[in-house]
Amino acid sequence: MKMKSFLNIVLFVASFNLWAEYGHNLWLRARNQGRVHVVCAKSSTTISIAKMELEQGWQGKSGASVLLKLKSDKKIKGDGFVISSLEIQANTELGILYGAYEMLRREQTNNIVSTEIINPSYERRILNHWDNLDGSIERGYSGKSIFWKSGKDALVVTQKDIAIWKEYARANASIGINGAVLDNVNASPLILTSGYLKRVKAIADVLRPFGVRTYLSVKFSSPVLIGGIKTSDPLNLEVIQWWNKKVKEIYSLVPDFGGFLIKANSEGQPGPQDFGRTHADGANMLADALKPYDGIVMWRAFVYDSSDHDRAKQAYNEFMPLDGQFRDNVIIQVKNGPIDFQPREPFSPLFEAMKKNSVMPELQITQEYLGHSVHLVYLAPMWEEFLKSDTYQNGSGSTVASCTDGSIFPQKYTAIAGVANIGLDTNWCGHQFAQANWYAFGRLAWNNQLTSEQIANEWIKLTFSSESEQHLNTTDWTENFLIPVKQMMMESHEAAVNYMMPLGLHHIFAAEHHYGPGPWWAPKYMRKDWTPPYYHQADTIGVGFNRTTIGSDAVSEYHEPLKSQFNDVKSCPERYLLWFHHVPWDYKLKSGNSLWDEICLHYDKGLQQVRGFQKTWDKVQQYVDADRFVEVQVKLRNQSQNAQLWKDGCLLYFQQFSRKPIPYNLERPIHNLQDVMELDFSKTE
Ligand code: GCV
Repeated sequence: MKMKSFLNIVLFVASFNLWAEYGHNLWLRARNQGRVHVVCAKSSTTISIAKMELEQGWQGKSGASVLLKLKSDKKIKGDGFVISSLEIQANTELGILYGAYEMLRREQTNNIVSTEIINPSYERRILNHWDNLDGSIERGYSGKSIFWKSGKDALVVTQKDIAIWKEYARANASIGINGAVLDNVNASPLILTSGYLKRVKAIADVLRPFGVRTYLSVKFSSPVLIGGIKTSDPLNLEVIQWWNKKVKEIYSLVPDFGGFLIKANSEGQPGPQDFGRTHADGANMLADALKPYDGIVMWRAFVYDSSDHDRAKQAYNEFMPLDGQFRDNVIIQVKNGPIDFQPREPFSPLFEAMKKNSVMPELQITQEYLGHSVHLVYLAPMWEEFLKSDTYQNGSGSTVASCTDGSIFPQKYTAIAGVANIGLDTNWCGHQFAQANWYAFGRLAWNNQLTSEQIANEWIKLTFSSESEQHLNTTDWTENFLIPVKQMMMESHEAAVNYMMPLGLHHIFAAEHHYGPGPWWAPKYMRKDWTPPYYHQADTIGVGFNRTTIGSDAVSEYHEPLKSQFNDVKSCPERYLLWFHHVPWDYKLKSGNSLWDEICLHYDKGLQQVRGFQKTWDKVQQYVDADRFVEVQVKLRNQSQNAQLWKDGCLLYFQQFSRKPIPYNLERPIHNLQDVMELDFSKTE
């Protein structure tokens, strides 16, 4: 290896400690406790990173010798590896790197290293950045983009840029993420112009040794907007040639370019339907251009328009008939639920319905609908619930995980995406605990069978290790820090569902910012499916969206026995009740309570849970450094206030329809409905 790149790596690893206790070091805080001798017959930048990581983070027996062995083995798939206490074997250099991180993770979390083959669940494990070229981030709550900036130096690559891209790539590699879409799905055509492509090349060069491939979101109308062609019709020869040429140019700069992500004919974005063509026509044209280079197209199924009676049905209606018509290097990227990253949704029926073309899940790591960077909400339990949902695609046990990772139907490519929550904030994610969501996405993308609890356990040990080095392993630290903090994390998603949208309520957010409550928001000029009353349908009889066979019939998009189960109010799981049914206020639930009382109990419980988190956190002060402790403490106070607004706003608003008292054993609202509504309007004007 050249001396210069060796020194770069040394400086890069040494620089981590400068950020000390502000959370910048993420889950990569451990420092070596003893010497280790790492041997590998091959040398390359990636292998040097693996060696350096083992040397810097070694926690095993001092003086040990670790062998990194590149040797082909059919049992090892893709980026996988075989690990044993002092050896890592892989087919590829990246497999060695992932094995090194696994070895360190196991040492640092006291998980004995036994000989094991570890293969990834998905071949492509990708972060989608909704970063705009001016440096702002759509639904980003942690500062500006790490990739893009505005101003006259927007395209100048600085040492600071390179340093942050390296740290970013390292963090991703440590949890197995191997792809990054660098720009927003609401794409600017400028990304495909030569100045921006040069910057893409610079980023790709930094990410490559860490195994992170670069992808781009592109605008379908680019041939017109930057190519000077009169149309973007995917069947037009000039358009096809334009894309072919553009793809060739990209690969000449970035030889391992991953491919395109496209949002087409959705929320005002252009697409093939503008020319009377189908999604398949559009996707295939791009897929053909990428095919010679092993590139893929991730075509999003997030589509809906205002004319449809039920937005939850539209992606299925548009894509299901096209199953089998996409090229094999197209993957349909489907949000976990049928609407839009709500605090809780049933899985999208497309995961079961598409059998001939590959489908990849899109999760949202950034907390657009889950309290931004203010609320402590650990998302892995929600993702676990989703991945383990049984679709019945191929009989019982056909979980979403197995429908998408190739275990049911053979797929040329398998992939999973998460919308990133990363920005230039010192702690990367805005909230110290939001780092756990980045971590959890990577770990689940690597192994979709992990439990959210296992992941929380790992993350806490790795993230709070340095100040607790002397405590880690002690009963005191486990009982008084690890267990209560883990319990708080594990409860946090259900708490948010309780104080925001319990029992299947959905999309009753304040307009635009999607932070606080807004079930009342319905200006006359606004299209109906962008207003909360469209979703909650409250009236004096009851509340909830009727998606049964006598309603919008969305239930029929699910495989039996789910269709019948969701269709019957008695068998519908209560967590989805108001998603599928319009239920009378007096209807008795399994608890024996009326629907109205149960709604009140859930809102109140959510608020009480957050109050409980405050107590938990205050009690662990002695185990956390002062900066991170205070930061989280203040955020929990804000979360508590916001949960109170949710409870008061929603209960007082729905009470106008239910005309029933809030159960007398519950704490009374402390806000007036008018004030909560005015607060919402003042933020959205
Ligand atoms: C990138 C939701 C969000 C939009 C986002 C869109 C999408 O509607 O509010 O900000 O746009 O989803 O996923 O395309």
